[in-house]
Amino acid sequence: MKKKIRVLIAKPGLDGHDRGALIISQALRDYGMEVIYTGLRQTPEQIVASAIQEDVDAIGMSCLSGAHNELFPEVVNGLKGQGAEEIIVIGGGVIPWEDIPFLEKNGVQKIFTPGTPSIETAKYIEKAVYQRDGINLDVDNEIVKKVDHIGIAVESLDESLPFYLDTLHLKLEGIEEVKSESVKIAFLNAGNIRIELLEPTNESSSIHSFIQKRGVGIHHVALGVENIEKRIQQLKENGISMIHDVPKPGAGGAEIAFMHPKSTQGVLYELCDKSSKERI
Ligand code: B12
Repeated sequence: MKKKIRVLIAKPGLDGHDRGALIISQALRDYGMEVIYTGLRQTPEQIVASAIQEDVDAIGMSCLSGAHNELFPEVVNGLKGQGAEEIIVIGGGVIPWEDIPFLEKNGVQKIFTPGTPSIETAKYIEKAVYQRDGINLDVDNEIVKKVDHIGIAVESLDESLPFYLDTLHLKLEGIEEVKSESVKIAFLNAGNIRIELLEPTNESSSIHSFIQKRGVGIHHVALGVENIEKRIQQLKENGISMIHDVPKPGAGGAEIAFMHPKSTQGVLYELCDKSSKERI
């Protein structure tokens, strides 16, 4: 049976911005967690005391006043002082990016900023609590395992390969033609990731159109994933528009799908799943 996770949503500080705290409280309840909301204007001492009294798994603090760098670590230290450091502490609100490393170094496990889908906060807490308790639950939300390769559009493999092989001394792993995409690909081993040189074999190739519009150069970044159908689904649920809703065969026996650059800050990202091949 799944453990019922208990979370204290706390609103430290003197400001009255409670919408984020209320929204997160409701989202965690909808996900099936027990949520206790402290209400506004709680001191770090009050938050620590409530967390221990309510025997919660995690504290989620919401702060939009700018006082997060003082208030969040005070709660972490208060928990330590009471021997309750197993309680997971996370935070959210209007928190500048540059403050996040400081907070994470000071015991706040994760910060969620405006725009984070609430479901992601729930999944994060669930995973953190189960990991802490050593419970092996299949909470398989991780999308990117690694950068698998970088795709580079070239006019001609013959002209480009000497630079990669003779000047950069990369190792050529193989050359493959993917007829369905009208492209010829050279795979180069560059340590932990690969470089793929993509040469169009005719004018119907999307690589040909890319070179016409933008010239030769970086075409896409491929993210290594497992369980590609599930990743596509996850991304779509988070508002990402996919060029391919269903995976298609790619080079080297991989299953691939591209995300639309309009929803990925202008970068063409490929999901690349080689796990079924590796299992054979
Ligand atoms: C709405 C608002 C108000 C409303 C608050 C209504 C209410 N009951 O909440 C009112 C009009 C009352 C208000 C007043 C003030 N405000 Co105001 N307000 C905002 C505004 C425009 C939006 C905040 C909001 O509700 N967003 C929607 C919610 C849902 O988003 P959120 O809280 O960020 O939550 C999301 C994430 O951050 C995260 N999250 C949040 N908390 C948590 C917690 C956990 C555990 C997790 C996992 C995730 C999480 O998940 C949520 C969903 O994605 C922001 C600007 C902004 N763009 O954020 C300014 C802002 C917060 N306000 C600001 C200020 C200065 C004030 C005033 C001091 C202005 C004044 N001089 O009077 C007063 C203070 C009044 C008081 N008594 O506290 C500043 C704060 C500056 C700072 N941090 O240094 C901001 C940033 C505006 C700005 N750019 O200057 N405000």
